[in-house]
Amino acid sequence: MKRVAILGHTGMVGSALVRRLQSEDADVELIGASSKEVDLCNLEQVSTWFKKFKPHYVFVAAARVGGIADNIEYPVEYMGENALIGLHTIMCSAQYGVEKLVYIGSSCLYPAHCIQPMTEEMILTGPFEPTNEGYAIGKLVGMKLAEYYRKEYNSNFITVLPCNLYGPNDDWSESGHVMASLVRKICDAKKNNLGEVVLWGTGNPRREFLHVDDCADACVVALKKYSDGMPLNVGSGEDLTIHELAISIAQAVKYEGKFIFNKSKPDGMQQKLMDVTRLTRLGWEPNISLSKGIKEMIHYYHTLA
Ligand code: GFB
Repeated sequence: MKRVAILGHTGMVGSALVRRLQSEDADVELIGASSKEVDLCNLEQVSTWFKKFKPHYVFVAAARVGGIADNIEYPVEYMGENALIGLHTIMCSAQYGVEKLVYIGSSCLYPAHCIQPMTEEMILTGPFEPTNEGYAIGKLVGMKLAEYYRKEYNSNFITVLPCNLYGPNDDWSESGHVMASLVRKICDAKKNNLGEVVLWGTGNPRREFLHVDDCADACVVALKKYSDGMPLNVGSGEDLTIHELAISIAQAVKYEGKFIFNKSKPDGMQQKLMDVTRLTRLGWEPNISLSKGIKEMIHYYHTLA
Protein backbone atom coordinates (compact mmCIF):
# COMPACT_ATOMS: atom_id res chain seq x y z
CA MET A 1 0.00 0.00 0.00
CA LYS A 2 1.50 3.31 -1.09
CA ARG A 3 0.30 6.56 0.44
CA VAL A 4 -0.07 9.30 -2.16
CA ALA A 5 -0.42 12.86 -0.92
CA ILE A 6 -2.18 15.40 -3.10
CA LEU A 7 -1.37 18.78 -1.64
CA GLY A 8 -4.16 21.10 -2.72
CA HIS A 9 -6.64 18.28 -3.39
CA THR A 10 -9.69 20.58 -3.53
CA GLY A 11 -8.25 22.86 -6.23
CA MET A 12 -8.69 22.42 -9.97
CA VAL A 13 -5.50 20.38 -10.54
CA GLY A 14 -5.61 18.61 -7.15
CA SER A 15 -9.22 17.44 -7.56
CA ALA A 16 -8.40 16.19 -11.08
CA LEU A 17 -5.50 14.20 -9.58
CA VAL A 18 -7.88 12.68 -7.02
CA ARG A 19 -10.29 11.62 -9.83
CA ARG A 20 -7.41 10.18 -11.84
CA LEU A 21 -5.79 8.31 -8.94
CA GLN A 22 -9.12 6.86 -7.78
CA SER A 23 -9.24 5.03 -11.11
CA GLU A 24 -5.79 3.43 -10.55
CA ASP A 25 -5.72 -0.34 -10.12
CA ALA A 26 -2.65 -0.10 -7.87
CA ASP A 27 -3.05 -0.33 -4.10
CA VAL A 28 -2.88 3.35 -3.15
CA GLU A 29 -4.19 5.34 -0.26
CA LEU A 30 -4.94 8.95 -1.20
CA ILE A 31 -4.28 11.66 1.36
CA GLY A 32 -5.48 15.17 0.71
CA ALA A 33 -4.29 18.39 2.25
CA SER A 34 -6.38 21.48 1.60
CA SER A 35 -5.77 24.90 3.11
CA LYS A 36 -8.50 24.10 5.70
CA GLU A 37 -6.49 21.17 7.05
CA VAL A 38 -2.98 22.57 6.83
CA ASP A 39 -1.63 26.02 6.02
CA LEU A 40 1.15 25.19 3.56
CA CYS A 41 2.63 28.66 4.12
CA ASN A 42 3.29 27.67 7.75
CA LEU A 43 6.38 25.45 8.10
CA GLU A 44 5.43 24.10 11.50
CA GLN A 45 2.00 22.96 10.28
CA VAL A 46 3.49 21.40 7.14
CA SER A 47 6.11 19.56 9.18
CA THR A 48 3.48 18.23 11.62
CA TRP A 49 1.35 17.07 8.68
CA PHE A 50 4.23 15.18 7.02
CA LYS A 51 5.24 13.60 10.32
CA LYS A 52 1.67 12.33 10.78
CA PHE A 53 0.99 11.00 7.26
CA LYS A 54 4.49 10.08 5.98
CA PRO A 55 3.44 9.82 2.31
CA HIS A 56 5.45 7.75 -0.17
CA TYR A 57 4.55 9.95 -3.15
CA VAL A 58 3.67 13.65 -3.20
CA PHE A 59 2.01 15.87 -5.80
CA VAL A 60 2.40 19.57 -5.01
CA ALA A 61 -0.79 20.87 -6.66
CA ALA A 62 -1.44 23.59 -4.08
CA ALA A 63 -0.80 27.10 -5.36
CA ARG A 64 -2.11 30.61 -5.48
CA VAL A 65 -3.43 30.75 -9.07
CA GLY A 66 -5.46 33.13 -11.18
CA GLY A 67 -5.73 34.91 -14.49
CA ILE A 68 -3.74 37.81 -15.82
CA ALA A 69 -5.70 40.52 -13.94
CA ASP A 70 -5.34 38.84 -10.54
CA ASN A 71 -1.63 38.24 -11.17
CA ILE A 72 -1.13 41.95 -11.87
CA GLU A 73 -3.13 43.06 -8.81
CA TYR A 74 -1.62 40.70 -6.21
CA PRO A 75 2.07 40.08 -7.01
CA VAL A 76 2.95 39.93 -3.29
CA GLU A 77 0.55 37.03 -2.69
CA TYR A 78 1.45 35.27 -5.95
CA MET A 79 5.15 35.38 -5.25
CA GLY A 80 5.06 34.95 -1.48
CA GLU A 81 2.48 32.17 -1.13
CA ASN A 82 3.83 30.12 -4.02
CA ALA A 83 7.43 30.45 -2.82
CA LEU A 84 6.47 29.37 0.72
CA ILE A 85 4.35 26.44 -0.50
CA GLY A 86 7.23 25.21 -2.67
CA LEU A 87 9.86 25.63 0.07
CA HIS A 88 7.85 23.99 2.84
CA THR A 89 6.38 21.06 0.92
CA ILE A 90 9.66 20.14 -0.77
CA MET A 91 11.81 20.52 2.36
CA CYS A 92 9.40 18.40 4.42
CA SER A 93 9.14 15.80 1.64
CA ALA A 94 12.91 15.41 1.80
CA GLN A 95 12.93 15.34 5.60
CA TYR A 96 10.25 12.63 5.81
CA GLY A 97 11.71 10.40 3.10
CA VAL A 98 9.24 10.90 0.23
CA GLU A 99 10.20 8.46 -2.55
CA LYS A 100 9.01 10.65 -5.39
CA LEU A 101 7.62 14.16 -5.62
CA VAL A 102 5.93 15.87 -8.56
CA TYR A 103 6.01 19.64 -8.28
CA ILE A 104 3.47 21.35 -10.52
CA GLY A 105 5.00 24.48 -12.03
CA SER A 106 3.68 26.57 -14.92
CA SER A 107 4.36 27.69 -18.47
CA CYS A 108 4.76 31.17 -16.90
CA LEU A 109 8.30 30.07 -15.98
CA TYR A 110 9.37 30.65 -19.58
CA PRO A 111 10.80 34.02 -20.65
CA ALA A 112 8.40 36.67 -21.96
CA HIS A 113 9.98 36.64 -25.42
CA CYS A 114 10.74 32.95 -25.58
CA ILE A 115 11.33 31.25 -28.93
CA GLN A 116 8.28 29.15 -29.83
CA PRO A 117 7.56 26.31 -29.30
CA MET A 118 9.26 26.43 -25.90
CA THR A 119 11.59 23.57 -25.01
CA GLU A 120 12.46 22.83 -21.39
CA GLU A 121 16.06 24.07 -21.93
CA MET A 122 14.74 27.62 -22.57
CA ILE A 123 13.70 28.28 -18.96
CA LEU A 124 15.61 31.23 -17.44
CA THR A 125 17.08 32.31 -20.78
CA GLY A 126 15.41 35.73 -20.47
CA PRO A 127 13.29 37.97 -18.20
CA PHE A 128 9.81 36.82 -17.14
CA GLU A 129 6.61 38.26 -18.57
CA PRO A 130 5.89 41.32 -16.34
CA THR A 131 2.16 40.48 -15.95
CA ASN A 132 3.00 37.29 -14.06
CA GLU A 133 6.52 37.92 -12.78
CA GLY A 134 5.54 37.45 -9.11
CA TYR A 135 3.87 34.12 -9.85
CA ALA A 136 6.81 32.97 -11.97
CA ILE A 137 9.36 33.84 -9.25
CA GLY A 138 7.23 32.10 -6.59
CA LYS A 139 6.94 28.97 -8.74
CA LEU A 140 10.63 29.12 -9.67
CA VAL A 141 11.51 28.63 -5.99
CA GLY A 142 9.76 25.24 -5.94
CA MET A 143 11.14 24.14 -9.29
CA LYS A 144 14.72 25.05 -8.36
CA LEU A 145 14.51 23.56 -4.87
CA ALA A 146 13.29 20.25 -6.33
CA GLU A 147 16.21 20.38 -8.77
CA TYR A 148 18.73 21.16 -5.99
CA TYR A 149 17.48 18.29 -3.78
CA ARG A 150 17.91 15.99 -6.76
CA LYS A 151 21.51 17.19 -7.30
CA GLU A 152 22.61 17.44 -3.68
CA TYR A 153 20.70 14.57 -2.02
CA ASN A 154 19.69 12.39 -4.97
CA SER A 155 15.98 12.97 -4.18
CA ASN A 156 13.62 11.79 -6.91
CA PHE A 157 11.84 15.14 -7.20
CA ILE A 158 10.58 16.32 -10.58
CA THR A 159 8.77 19.37 -11.95
CA VAL A 160 6.03 19.41 -14.57
CA LEU A 161 5.10 22.59 -16.44
CA PRO A 162 1.46 22.64 -17.57
CA CYS A 163 0.17 25.06 -20.23
CA ASN A 164 -3.11 26.99 -19.66
CA LEU A 165 -5.52 24.58 -17.94
CA TYR A 166 -9.31 24.55 -17.71
CA GLY A 167 -11.97 22.20 -16.39
CA PRO A 168 -14.07 21.29 -13.34
CA ASN A 169 -13.48 23.51 -10.29
CA ASP A 170 -12.24 26.35 -12.49
CA ASP A 171 -12.52 29.93 -11.22
CA TRP A 172 -15.51 31.56 -12.97
CA SER A 173 -14.94 35.01 -11.47
CA GLU A 174 -13.23 38.06 -12.99
CA SER A 175 -10.00 36.84 -11.33
CA GLY A 176 -10.03 33.60 -13.31
CA HIS A 177 -8.18 32.44 -16.40
CA VAL A 178 -9.26 33.22 -19.92
CA MET A 179 -11.13 30.00 -20.78
CA ALA A 180 -13.61 30.14 -17.88
CA SER A 181 -13.92 33.92 -18.25
CA LEU A 182 -14.82 33.74 -21.95
CA VAL A 183 -17.27 30.86 -21.45
CA ARG A 184 -18.96 32.90 -18.72
CA LYS A 185 -19.06 36.14 -20.75
CA ILE A 186 -20.31 34.50 -23.97
CA CYS A 187 -22.94 32.30 -22.25
CA ASP A 188 -24.21 35.35 -20.33
CA ALA A 189 -24.34 37.44 -23.53
CA LYS A 190 -26.32 34.69 -25.28
CA LYS A 191 -28.74 34.34 -22.35
CA ASN A 192 -29.27 38.11 -22.06
CA ASN A 193 -29.43 38.74 -25.83
CA LEU A 194 -26.45 41.13 -25.72
CA GLY A 195 -25.08 42.22 -29.09
CA GLU A 196 -21.43 42.27 -28.04
CA VAL A 197 -18.88 40.75 -25.70
CA VAL A 198 -15.81 42.65 -24.52
CA LEU A 199 -12.53 40.73 -24.67
CA TRP A 200 -9.43 42.01 -22.89
CA GLY A 201 -6.43 43.03 -24.97
CA THR A 202 -6.08 42.69 -28.74
CA GLY A 203 -7.28 39.07 -29.01
CA ASN A 204 -4.03 38.25 -30.85
CA PRO A 205 -2.02 36.45 -28.12
CA ARG A 206 -1.77 32.72 -28.70
CA ARG A 207 -2.40 30.23 -25.89
CA GLU A 208 -2.24 26.47 -25.58
CA PHE A 209 -5.07 24.85 -23.62
CA LEU A 210 -5.31 21.50 -21.89
CA HIS A 211 -8.22 19.94 -19.99
CA VAL A 212 -7.22 19.47 -16.36
CA ASP A 213 -8.10 15.74 -16.50
CA ASP A 214 -5.50 15.33 -19.26
CA CYS A 215 -3.03 17.30 -17.14
CA ALA A 216 -3.68 14.99 -14.16
CA ASP A 217 -3.16 11.95 -16.36
CA ALA A 218 0.15 13.37 -17.63
CA CYS A 219 1.25 14.08 -14.03
CA VAL A 220 0.60 10.44 -13.08
CA VAL A 221 2.56 9.27 -16.15
CA ALA A 222 5.37 11.60 -15.05
CA LEU A 223 5.30 10.10 -11.54
CA LYS A 224 5.59 6.61 -12.97
CA LYS A 225 7.98 7.17 -15.86
CA TYR A 226 9.88 10.47 -15.64
CA SER A 227 12.93 10.88 -13.40
CA ASP A 228 14.98 13.63 -14.98
CA GLY A 229 16.44 16.85 -13.60
CA MET A 230 14.95 18.77 -16.53
CA PRO A 231 11.32 19.87 -16.00
CA LEU A 232 8.67 18.29 -18.21
CA ASN A 233 6.32 20.34 -20.42
CA VAL A 234 2.69 19.24 -20.22
CA GLY A 235 0.52 20.50 -23.05
CA SER A 236 -1.50 19.62 -26.10
CA GLY A 237 1.20 20.95 -28.45
CA GLU A 238 -1.35 23.17 -30.25
CA ASP A 239 -2.29 26.81 -29.75
CA LEU A 240 -4.80 29.35 -31.03
CA THR A 241 -5.43 33.08 -30.60
CA ILE A 242 -7.71 34.41 -27.86
CA HIS A 243 -10.00 35.70 -30.63
CA GLU A 244 -10.14 32.21 -32.19
CA LEU A 245 -10.94 30.75 -28.76
CA ALA A 246 -13.80 33.25 -28.37
CA ILE A 247 -15.14 32.35 -31.85
CA SER A 248 -15.05 28.62 -31.00
CA ILE A 249 -16.99 29.20 -27.76
CA ALA A 250 -19.48 31.46 -29.60
CA GLN A 251 -20.05 28.75 -32.24
CA ALA A 252 -20.62 26.13 -29.55
CA VAL A 253 -23.29 28.26 -27.82
CA LYS A 254 -24.65 29.65 -31.12
CA TYR A 255 -23.90 33.22 -30.07
CA GLU A 256 -23.97 35.57 -33.05
CA GLY A 257 -22.98 38.90 -31.46
CA LYS A 258 -19.73 40.85 -32.00
CA PHE A 259 -16.47 40.83 -30.09
CA ILE A 260 -15.06 44.19 -28.93
CA PHE A 261 -11.39 44.35 -27.94
CA ASN A 262 -10.57 46.44 -24.86
CA LYS A 263 -6.99 47.32 -25.72
CA SER A 264 -6.47 49.14 -22.42
CA LYS A 265 -6.28 45.65 -20.86
CA PRO A 266 -2.98 43.71 -21.09
CA ASP A 267 -2.24 40.98 -23.63
CA GLY A 268 0.41 39.24 -21.57
CA MET A 269 2.80 36.99 -23.47
CA GLN A 270 2.27 37.04 -27.23
CA GLN A 271 2.55 33.28 -27.47
CA LYS A 272 2.93 30.37 -25.04
CA LEU A 273 3.26 27.10 -26.91
CA MET A 274 4.99 24.13 -25.33
CA ASP A 275 7.31 21.77 -27.15
CA VAL A 276 5.90 18.45 -25.91
CA THR A 277 8.53 16.14 -27.42
CA ARG A 278 9.70 14.82 -24.03
CA LEU A 279 6.14 14.07 -22.90
CA THR A 280 5.26 12.42 -26.21
CA ARG A 281 8.34 10.20 -25.84
CA LEU A 282 6.81 8.86 -22.61
CA GLY A 283 3.95 7.57 -24.79
CA TRP A 284 1.46 10.18 -23.57
CA GLU A 285 -1.06 12.14 -25.61
CA PRO A 286 -4.12 14.16 -24.63
CA ASN A 287 -7.51 12.52 -24.61
CA ILE A 288 -9.86 15.52 -24.60
CA SER A 289 -9.93 17.72 -27.70
CA LEU A 290 -10.36 21.47 -27.33
CA SER A 291 -13.81 21.37 -28.98
CA LYS A 292 -14.98 18.66 -26.56
CA GLY A 293 -13.46 20.57 -23.64
CA ILE A 294 -15.21 23.81 -24.65
CA LYS A 295 -18.58 21.99 -24.77
CA GLU A 296 -17.89 20.55 -21.30
CA MET A 297 -17.04 24.00 -19.93
CA ILE A 298 -20.30 25.41 -21.34
CA HIS A 299 -22.16 22.53 -19.68
CA TYR A 300 -20.42 23.17 -16.30
CA TYR A 301 -21.28 26.85 -16.50
CA HIS A 302 -24.95 26.11 -17.22
CA THR A 303 -25.13 23.66 -14.31
CA LEU A 304 -23.76 26.39 -11.99
CA ALA A 305 -26.32 28.98 -13.09
O1 GFB B 1 -5.51 32.86 -18.72
P1 GFB B 1 -5.06 34.27 -18.73
O2 GFB B 1 -5.76 35.20 -17.80
O3 GFB B 1 -3.55 34.50 -18.42
O4 GFB B 1 -5.24 34.71 -20.30
P2 GFB B 1 -2.19 34.22 -19.20
C1 GFB B 1 -4.96 35.99 -20.61
C2 GFB B 1 -5.12 36.30 -22.10
O5 GFB B 1 -6.49 36.27 -22.47
C3 GFB B 1 -4.63 37.71 -22.27
C4 GFB B 1 -6.93 37.62 -22.72
O6 GFB B 1 -4.18 37.91 -23.60
C5 GFB B 1 -5.90 38.49 -22.00
O7 GFB B 1 -5.86 39.82 -22.50
N1 GFB B 1 -8.31 37.80 -22.26
C6 GFB B 1 -9.34 38.29 -22.99
C7 GFB B 1 -8.77 37.53 -21.02
N2 GFB B 1 -10.45 38.38 -22.28
C8 GFB B 1 -10.14 37.89 -21.03
C9 GFB B 1 -10.90 37.71 -19.84
O8 GFB B 1 -12.09 38.02 -19.76
N3 GFB B 1 -10.25 37.17 -18.77
C10 GFB B 1 -8.92 36.80 -18.83
N4 GFB B 1 -8.34 36.27 -17.74
N5 GFB B 1 -8.17 37.00 -19.94
C11 GFB B 1 -1.59 33.19 -16.97
C12 GFB B 1 -0.95 33.65 -15.70
O9 GFB B 1 -1.22 34.02 -17.96
O10 GFB B 1 -1.17 31.90 -17.34
C13 GFB B 1 -1.32 32.70 -14.64
O11 GFB B 1 -1.35 34.96 -15.40
C14 GFB B 1 -1.16 31.23 -15.08
O12 GFB B 1 -0.57 32.98 -13.53
C15 GFB B 1 -1.58 30.94 -16.50
O13 GFB B 1 0.15 30.82 -14.89
C16 GFB B 1 -1.10 29.59 -17.02
O14 GFB B 1 -2.27 32.99 -20.03
O15 GFB B 1 -1.72 35.44 -19.89
